[in-house]
Amino acid sequence: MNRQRSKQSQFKIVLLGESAVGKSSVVQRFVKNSFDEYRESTIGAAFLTQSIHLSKNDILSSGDNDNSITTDTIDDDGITVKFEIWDTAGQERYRSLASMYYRNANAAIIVYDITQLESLDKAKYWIKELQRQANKDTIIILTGNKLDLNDERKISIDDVNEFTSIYNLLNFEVSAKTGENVNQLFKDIAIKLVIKNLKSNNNLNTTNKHSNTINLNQNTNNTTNDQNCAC
Ligand SMILES: Nc1nc2c(ncn2[C@@H]2O[C@H](COP(=O)(O)OP(=O)(O)OP(=O)(O)O)[C@@H](O)[C@H]2O)c(=O)[nH]1
Ligand SMILES: [Mg+2]
Repeated sequence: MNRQRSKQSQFKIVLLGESAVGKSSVVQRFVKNSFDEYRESTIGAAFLTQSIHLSKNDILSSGDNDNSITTDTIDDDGITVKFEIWDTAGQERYRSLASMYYRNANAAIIVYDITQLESLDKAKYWIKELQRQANKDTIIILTGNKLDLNDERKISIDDVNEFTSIYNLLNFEVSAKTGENVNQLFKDIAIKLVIKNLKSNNNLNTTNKHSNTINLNQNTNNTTNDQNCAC
């Protein structure tokens, strides 16, 4: 039996950021491939799911694979990743609810609007809060939205790079309106999470071999624990 050759993984993602930066629009583009010029502000939070398929090559050729993931580790058909997405409300009055959604998240997409300087300050606030309060394994991705408004840009990529390199974060720019980079953002997150999962399963198996014990708690599918679900 090869424990690593799981065909499906499930991960929880949360989106955080100031109101009107386009969190719901990014999710809508990813889940429904559509965009609304006039969207209602989110109340509380919205929950959506979407699956994407990763080929074997997507995983093996990723820069995140340090050769510890080999061709035998992954099923020939690749891996289907199901995302459970919590799109939080950016309005100030909902701020205290956020921890319910980022708790136990596998990845957090912190969104700012490249045309709104203050939205980067709010993004930095969320990053600091996550680093203090969230699970240490949560991957944080700082994402500038509204790339279609490049001519009105107030935040340069250099400003952001300086910040992301200090905190060692991933960094993306997307447009929910045109769809530019949106699928790539979620695909990169999926690859990172799958590789992280496969590596940690590898480590568990190696440890088990050495200790001659069986870890009954090992979770090869990384399914989220319903008891910990914020829903
Ligand atoms: N030009 C442009 N407008 C966008 C883009 N993404 C979102 N918008 C617009 O920005 C406004 C706010 O978008 P939302 O997706 O509702 O923002 P939000 O971050 O979810 O806001 P809250 O729910 O209040 O936290 C809407 O009018 C969108 O049409 C984009 O990529 N480009
Ligand atoms: Mg919203």
